[in-house]
Amino acid sequence: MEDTIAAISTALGVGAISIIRVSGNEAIEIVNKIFDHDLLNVESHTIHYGHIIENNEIIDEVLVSVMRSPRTFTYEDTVEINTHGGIATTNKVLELLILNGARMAEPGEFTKRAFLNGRIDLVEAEGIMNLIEAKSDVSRKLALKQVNGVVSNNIRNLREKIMKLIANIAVNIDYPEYEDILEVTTKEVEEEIIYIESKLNAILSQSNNTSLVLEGLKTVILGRPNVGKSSILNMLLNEEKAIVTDIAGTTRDIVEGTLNLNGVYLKLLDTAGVHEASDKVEEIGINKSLNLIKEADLILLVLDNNSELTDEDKKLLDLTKDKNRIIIVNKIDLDKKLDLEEENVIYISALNKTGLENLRKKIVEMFNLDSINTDMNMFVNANDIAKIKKCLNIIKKIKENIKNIEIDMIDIDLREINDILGSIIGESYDEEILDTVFKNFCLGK
Ligand SMILES: Nc1nc2c(ncn2[C@@H]2O[C@H](COP(=O)(O)OP(=O)(O)OP(=O)(O)O)[C@@H](O)[C@H]2O)c(=O)[nH]1
Ligand SMILES: [Mg+2]
Repeated sequence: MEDTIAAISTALGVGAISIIRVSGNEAIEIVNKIFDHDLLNVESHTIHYGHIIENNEIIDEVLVSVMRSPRTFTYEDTVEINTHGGIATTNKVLELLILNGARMAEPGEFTKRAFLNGRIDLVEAEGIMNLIEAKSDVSRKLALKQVNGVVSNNIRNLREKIMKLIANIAVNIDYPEYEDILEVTTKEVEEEIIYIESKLNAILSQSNNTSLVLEGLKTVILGRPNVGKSSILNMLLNEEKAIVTDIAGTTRDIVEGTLNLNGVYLKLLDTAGVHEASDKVEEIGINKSLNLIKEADLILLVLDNNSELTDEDKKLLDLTKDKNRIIIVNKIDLDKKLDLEEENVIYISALNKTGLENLRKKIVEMFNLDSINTDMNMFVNANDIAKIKKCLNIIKKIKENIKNIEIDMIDIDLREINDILGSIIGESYDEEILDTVFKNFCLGK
């Protein structure tokens, strides 16, 4: 990493100050070229008042922080320039830095350097991104935990156990003649394996919840026209967000709202009623509704209590049967004409605002939202969840065969588990994985 990188670390726009961050071997030298005071001989971790200068012209009055390696986020020499906010000034200073030898940083490159220089591990790096993107208080706390290495430490502890086991087995295989070496019995191995399995299962069960917490629960309100989808959205949001009329086909495009349920953020999507479209605009809207079925974490399928089940209803019931789904029978203030044999049904009247509590309870119950406990939670991304599942499969295989196979066969499996867990925290990694992790970062982080 020879080159020195620079980027604007604050959000671009009008604000009181912007921070431009510069990191690399030449960070101090480059900033020194455009600053009107000497920075080459200042002490580390000091702040300096002065001006950014181009051809004797003052560009801005700034504060410059100089932080020398290794006590910095990237472990490299780092300079931060606090300029006056505003796009023109900030861009001008960045431009001068680049003219003087810095390179524009890629998204996430500062964090990537922190990782490559050994300051943080991969889980912590992802935690930083999650922290930036946290939308609710629960997700903020969880991300902070990730940044602080709680998740990594748990995985590291498990790896230590596995490595001990591998070492013990190796000694047994290599020195069978030494009597004073404790023989590793199948029973001991089995006990350890069961322990590791239970820990991985615990990580897994908590991870499923928490990835929902982080990303929010994509909740699609679906149904044929006029059943009251938009009324339900408005009721949940306690706001007249979507237009409600008695005309079928009122909602033509997706209407979005967010709801905070037990600290978990629900992204609600009200959709166009699904039926045989009568014009092109409607058709596009309906296709959007149907496409959302695939992406949804939760579907609220709305039926009308005051009408018999139609073919359209049946089609939607079928399309959503394998999804996380709650069926809402709306308009219970009107006569019951609907005959339904389904589970997970909630009865409400959006008009009278009754049944709302039951709906909330049902969602909380369905996703275990009340058991989300930031004190004990782990979380890993979908890719990591898949890796943990893979480890659990290997463990299952070991448990099935342990009585019938030689102990050195287990050794191979244990090494595989160890490698997989290592890849989660980035102790063994490849460039491709790194790129996918860091490309989601914003610029300047
Ligand atoms: N009686 C009664 N009427 C309701 C209830 N909920 C909604 N309505 C009425 O049903 C009609 C349609 O409501 P909307 O919320 O616009 O229905 P929608 O499903 O969004 O309809 P589209 O956008 O056309 O797909 C309106 O006249 C509402 O006032 C209810 O619980 N009881
Ligand atoms: Mg509507």
